[in-house]
Amino acid sequence: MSLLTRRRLLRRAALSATAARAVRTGLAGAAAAGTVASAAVAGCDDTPGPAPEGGASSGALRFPPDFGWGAATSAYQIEGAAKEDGRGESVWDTFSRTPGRTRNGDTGDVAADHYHRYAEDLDLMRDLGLRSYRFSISWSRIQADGSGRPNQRGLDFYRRLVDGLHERGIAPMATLFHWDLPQALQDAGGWENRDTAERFGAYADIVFRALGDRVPAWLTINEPKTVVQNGYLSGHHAPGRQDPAAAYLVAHHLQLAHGLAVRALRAAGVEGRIGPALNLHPCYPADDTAEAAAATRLYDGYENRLYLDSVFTGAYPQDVLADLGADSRMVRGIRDGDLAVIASPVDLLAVQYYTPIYVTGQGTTVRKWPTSGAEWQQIYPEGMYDILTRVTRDYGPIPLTITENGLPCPDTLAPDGTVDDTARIDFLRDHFAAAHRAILDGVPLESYHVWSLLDNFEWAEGYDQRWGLVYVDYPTQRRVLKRSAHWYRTVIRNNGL
Ligand code: GCO
Repeated sequence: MSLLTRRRLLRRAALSATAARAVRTGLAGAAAAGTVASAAVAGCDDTPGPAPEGGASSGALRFPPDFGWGAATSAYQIEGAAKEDGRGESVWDTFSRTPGRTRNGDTGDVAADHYHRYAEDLDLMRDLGLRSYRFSISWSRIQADGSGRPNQRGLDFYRRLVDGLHERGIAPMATLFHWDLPQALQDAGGWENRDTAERFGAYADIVFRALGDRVPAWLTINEPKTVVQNGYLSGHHAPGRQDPAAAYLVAHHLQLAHGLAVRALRAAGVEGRIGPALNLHPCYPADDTAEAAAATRLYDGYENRLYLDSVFTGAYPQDVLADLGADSRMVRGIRDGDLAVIASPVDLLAVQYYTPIYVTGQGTTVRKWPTSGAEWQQIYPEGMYDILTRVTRDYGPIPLTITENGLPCPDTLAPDGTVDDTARIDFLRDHFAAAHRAILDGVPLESYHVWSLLDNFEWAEGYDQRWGLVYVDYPTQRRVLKRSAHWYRTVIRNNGL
């Protein structure tokens, strides 16, 4: 268990008071031990890049025909309308309303008010030329308490949304769970309780039967690893626990829930494709010692193989299981047949790439690259290439979609009504180019969803970090296309850079 207690890379850790507490209690050892090789924050500087329109139209990098240029959001981060139309409470309502949990005490009560402004947002997507839109469905809008009869008004909202996407020629990609577990299920044990996975399968069945005729692509659980690491190790995400033993039992139940949803789709006879949405981190040794190589291997197990091997090979990685120990709650919680459920054949894999990880021989992490406005994010486009090619090499030619990639910038609305986020353009250009190179090298990448369509509620960071292509002026809820949005429209129109 030694590495288990010191190896954590805790995303967003250094920026959150709760995480700072975790660092003090030793749970965030990796984050605490991280050293900054370069102090520059290059991702969000104001250095002007090439003119965006010109930069996008050189025609140098063409993507495959019908490439799914898109953008992504999630329910709690944009919808607001927290108490409307029969929506129940989720763990994020509880967490964000608890003093001290989020920056400035921000909550998703109003967020980007997308629940009321979805038609305007759909028009924005059409204006950008998006071909695909990835969003998530709020479980507690569909089942206020996480079980029982569905709430028709909740289903109707998503029906209007997907119909509106089709009317505008945009393919919907729906995530079933993006962290907003109904509070009633949390009260019954949350993801520590195996029954939550069964509840998730039942919820998925409701959604498939209601929307399955209109949604061609489904994602099951968004970033199970983040629930594990941020929700149950550092505690700076809902439900705010710091319990390593519980964390990996949660990892197992989240994956079981994934598999049950895949089976529910097939059982419902719905045509759509389905797969997991995993945030993958390419892990590199921080130096060329044998110790760093070994530590990196195990780190990779916790960051990547724990969630990939299970789905694609039907087995958890042995080194991770050994590190957890046979008496761990996770290992004891695995029942006969679970891995077969988790490994139910999927149609696609959604990859979310933000940052690489560099691991020392002691199992701590160091930074090698400049960070963005999010302290945990090192800007390294090559990592995108590495993770995409690695997944294809190790798990076969499964169709891939990038469902998140982006960065936060200190965007401001200028008096002339523009938002000049040149750094976002530079970032996306470099990452698009890395993805393009992966495609040339045989990676079956079908689509790319920038995180995010809109500025939104960035979890523990509240509204402090702006990740959108579209600026949201929260007091008025006015939307303003940032310079990057105009640039992205040209990329889409040209199908490349
Ligand atoms: C995640 C989530 C998003 C975040 C984004 C930026 O990957 O953490 O899916 O909800 O907002 O990643 O941190």
